[in-house]
Amino acid sequence: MADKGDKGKETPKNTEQKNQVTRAMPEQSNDYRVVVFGAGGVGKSSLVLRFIRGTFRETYIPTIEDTYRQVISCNKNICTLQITDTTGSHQFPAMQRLSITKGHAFILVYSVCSKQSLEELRPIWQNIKDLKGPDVVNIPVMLVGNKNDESTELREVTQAEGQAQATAWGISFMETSAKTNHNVTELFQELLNMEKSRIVSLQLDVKKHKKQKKEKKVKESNGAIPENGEGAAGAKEKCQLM
Ligand SMILES: Nc1nc2c(ncn2[C@@H]2O[C@H](COP(=O)(O)OP(=O)(O)OP(=O)(O)O)[C@@H](O)[C@H]2O)c(=O)[nH]1
Ligand SMILES: [Mg+2]
Repeated sequence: MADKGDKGKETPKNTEQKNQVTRAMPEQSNDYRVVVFGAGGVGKSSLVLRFIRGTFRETYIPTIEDTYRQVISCNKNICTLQITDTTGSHQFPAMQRLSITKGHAFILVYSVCSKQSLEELRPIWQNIKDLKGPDVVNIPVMLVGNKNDESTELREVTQAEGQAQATAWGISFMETSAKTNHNVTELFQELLNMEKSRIVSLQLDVKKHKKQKKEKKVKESNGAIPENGEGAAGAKEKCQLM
């Protein structure tokens, strides 16, 4: 579900005092906001569309900025995974700062066929570190080498080089292909698994989810507390795609 009208609601007030590190930390809310950054044409939109809709298109349509929402269930609560697909070309610095400030997790995408696209992530990673301050170590960030389906002749960045860059930055790493659907769900799942302040994870176990739904129905028909009541599972919440 693309929600292109959402951007107007954001106000840049929080970025004005960017020297105060605490200001850059987003509030805890029912939304879990993931921001996808990377140079033009590396496959940001393709990864998001593959994940949200299961589709892939060969034609290249540059993005201005799109926000997608996916309803996920967090055991006893429904929450929203909000994915911001940013532009790869000439993003306004204020827009980038706002996305970073509001983001709970980040995906930094380059194309394995372009060393330049990996280099272009450097200033973005620096901005994330500057705005998040020391708390950046607790924020899920994944470096992603996309287009790993491409032939070895076209490759400019080896898997080892990508991994080495991620290690140097202290973040996680994965190679993906939006085209062949390699590691796409795993990317989002891993990212949520890395969240430390609230324990969220994507579970794509449809059978289990159906079983939970069935059990809920039985409980409710027995007069038990509905699912949005206080849970017995304790602090750990597992989230799952609905
Ligand atoms: N071979 C291959 N091509 C891909 C892959 N992902 C994307 N592409 C192609 O790369 C081109 C750019 O993809 P987009 O997803 O639009 O790139 P983007 O990063 O969103 O670009 P901007 O919106 O301009 O920043 C398109 O022609 C896609 O078909 C992939 O995994 N493998
Ligand atoms: Mg795009």
